[in-house]
Amino acid sequence: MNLDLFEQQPEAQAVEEKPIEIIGEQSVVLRQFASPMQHELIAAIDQIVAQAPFRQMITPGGYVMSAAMTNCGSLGWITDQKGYRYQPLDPSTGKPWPAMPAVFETLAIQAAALAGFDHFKPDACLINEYVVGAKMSLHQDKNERDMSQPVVSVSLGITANFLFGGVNRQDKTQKILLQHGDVVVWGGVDRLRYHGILPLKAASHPLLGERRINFTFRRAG
Ligand code: MD3
Ligand code: FE
Repeated sequence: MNLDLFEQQPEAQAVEEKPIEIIGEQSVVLRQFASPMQHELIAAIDQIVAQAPFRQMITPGGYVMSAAMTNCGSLGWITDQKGYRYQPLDPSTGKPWPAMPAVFETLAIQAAALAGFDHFKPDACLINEYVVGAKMSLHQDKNERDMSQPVVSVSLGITANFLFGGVNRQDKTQKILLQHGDVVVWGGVDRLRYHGILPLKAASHPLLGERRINFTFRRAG
């Protein structure tokens, strides 16, 4: 057997290890983890939005959310005057949400596994679109059935300041810059921590213009 086999492949791709940033006991940032598939992700989003357009939803308190939203997967998150919930049909079209593209699911499962969450099988993907000035106030995500399942988030487009707080609203927050291609995984003891997005500053991204798109994978049902 030729033991030099592995040294004789100059064209072989070097395995590049990216550092994992720890932001909580069970939360990590995987910088640029989504960059290799950025074009496939954007094409998939375009297809989803053609079937289930972005829309600004209304909170139970009667406010129009500044981020526009849509979903893919078997369940989608919605809010209206009646409350927050997941449902299988898009209220704007009366049809099921578009299927979750394979490139989405694979990315979410791989990111979750890297963060220590094996067997993650998302059934919901909420897609948020922010224009300059749009924000998301500090909140908890607690409409999902099984809080032992993580949330995986992917950021594309212009940069945002993410606020990461504690399990009580008044706990101090840390500010984390999320850039195009960054993936974050939250789970375990961090799953119910308050979080939000500061108003987006004016900027332009070569692929998405003056917008940020964030999509989050969840096990909702
Ligand atoms: C931490 N979205 O859709 S992603 C949301 O950038 C949401 O659009 C923000 O908050 C955005 O609910 C932030 C980061 C995020 C998402 C879910 C979490 C952080 C989380 C759930 C638990 C803890
Ligand atoms: Fe959230």
